[in-house]
Amino acid sequence: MNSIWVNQVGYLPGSKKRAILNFDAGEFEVTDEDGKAVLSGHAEHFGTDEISGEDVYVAVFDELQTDGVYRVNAGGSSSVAFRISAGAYDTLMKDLLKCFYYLRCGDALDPKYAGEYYHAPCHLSPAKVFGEDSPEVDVTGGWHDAGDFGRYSTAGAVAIAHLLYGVRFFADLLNVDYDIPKVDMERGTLPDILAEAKVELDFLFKMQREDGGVWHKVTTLRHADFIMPEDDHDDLYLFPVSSMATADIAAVFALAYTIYKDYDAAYADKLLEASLKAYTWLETHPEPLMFRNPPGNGTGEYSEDEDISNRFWAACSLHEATGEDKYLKDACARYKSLADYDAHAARKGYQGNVFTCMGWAEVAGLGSLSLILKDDNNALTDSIRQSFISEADRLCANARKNGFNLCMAREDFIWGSNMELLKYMMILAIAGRLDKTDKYNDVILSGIDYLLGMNSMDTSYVTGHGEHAYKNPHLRPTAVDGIDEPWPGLVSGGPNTGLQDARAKAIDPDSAPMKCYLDHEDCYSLNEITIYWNSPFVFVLAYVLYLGTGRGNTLG
Ligand code: G3I
Ligand code: 9MR
Ligand code: ZN
Repeated sequence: MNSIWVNQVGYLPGSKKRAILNFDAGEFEVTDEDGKAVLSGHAEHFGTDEISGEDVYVAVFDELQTDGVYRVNAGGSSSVAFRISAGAYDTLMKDLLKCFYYLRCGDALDPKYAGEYYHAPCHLSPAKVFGEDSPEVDVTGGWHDAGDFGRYSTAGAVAIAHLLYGVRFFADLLNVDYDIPKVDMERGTLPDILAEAKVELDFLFKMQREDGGVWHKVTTLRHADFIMPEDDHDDLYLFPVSSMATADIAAVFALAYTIYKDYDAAYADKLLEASLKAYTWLETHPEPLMFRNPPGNGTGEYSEDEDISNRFWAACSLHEATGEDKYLKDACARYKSLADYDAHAARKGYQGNVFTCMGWAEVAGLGSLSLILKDDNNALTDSIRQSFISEADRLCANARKNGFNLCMAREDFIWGSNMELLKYMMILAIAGRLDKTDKYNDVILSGIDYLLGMNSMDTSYVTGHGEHAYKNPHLRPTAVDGIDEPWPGLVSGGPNTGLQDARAKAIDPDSAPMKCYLDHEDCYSLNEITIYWNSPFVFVLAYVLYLGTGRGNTLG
């Protein structure tokens, strides 16, 4: 089929604008809402690339900068309609953020803000400590992780981190109002993004044991059926403390301290105290305490290969928060161990440089963000800065290998590939800031184009954004709430060559990576949503809107 793929939401006036064609049309035309041609050009042949498997042609229409709604037309085919406007992504930002509100667990939703997506209070019963005969614990609150109702400490910490580092790097995020309940603190009302992050922080306080260790997760024994959260009455269990969870909490609380101290001294102190308590636990437990699901437990595992990156993040974050040399010394030691581990690791769970990884497992890159914010003049920070620049250059080289200008390679199309991309876009954003250059912006924006429809699935991977936005996320409430459309702003996991669920196995395993996708609610390995797939998009979009070239702002 002849297709023309565009960013279905739209383009910023000053940005590079591409449409990708999978046929040789020669000339193309951009028409406005009245069907009037406003620009024409020649679509250049790129060739066939490994990730899309298509022989593609690239139509560039950069000169078109006038606000409006347009289509790209060629050879008798037309793209969907899209906008060109400085405000093209404003609603997207609000919707990405509001998802965290809809995912709240406990009794924190209000029909006034949740509207038809309101769900009744859920998961309010106290949790048993798995394998122990100890008193039950109140761990209500926080966000559901994803399509399931689990709440996982490491995943939660990383999602908050993307949001809060976003705030640290791009303070304009504090001005995004998106209709959630206001929270008053000692020195005034919290900006919405901080009010939302506080929901998860408050939950994570409860995940910390008296001795400072942090339970890895709280879930039922098995995933619930497709039911509303309030109908899930299975017993909740707290699963064993892990050193990853404890380190991530030490790190994210120290980060949160640096932000919330401007709003409420007592709350900030509480954050720092909990962070230090977790850090002390780590010091008294120098051996990794890894996590594996115990027999009989089938909810998310979030297992990791090592805990060094987590301990590195904790040390960097506490160094940035307190300025104490002790933590810098620890960070240096962890840096060395992780570099060492990395050089010898048999299984490498990520592509590229480990000190730029900002996922739910490999978190050293988050530690790096703390060092970059601290901006010290030392060998460690210099080396970290260099890692971001060289990683950004590797990513740009990737982008040149396909017609979509996409910084991904075949190996990146794993479960949650859209997050692999978003993490890469975060790296490019940081590299751009460090080098005070806008040379990475085009690849960042192409990532946004890809996520919003410029891909060979002709699909926007954000609900409610784009004419062909996916509609059937693997998300329990959406599957059973009787409402036609899911709420807007949910980022899909995206194509995954692993095809790791029963329904996905119907896809031809030889399909090109970009095509290993199906918009079906059964497909948890292709089409689930998670808090940490939305959070990096907030970070990246903040870069684009507040520091990128889109609004004429300067890089700083
Ligand atoms: O690290 C390997 C890499 O070495 C290998 O080349 C590549 C190709 O197979 O796979 C990489 O591992 C992947 C791993 O994620 C690391 O990203 C696995 O294949 C993949 O199966 C694994 O997927 C994770 C999935 O849980 C299954 O464990 C997802 O990242 C993770 O987001 C997802 O998390 C679930 C929670 O458990 C429960 N809640 C929903 C959530 C989202 O689906
Ligand atoms: O809904 C679950 C999803 O959140 C997880 O990512 C996925 C993998 O752990 O598991 C899903 O639950 C399925 C379960 O593992 C097996 N039975 C069917 C469940 C729903 O499709
Ligand atoms: Zn709940």
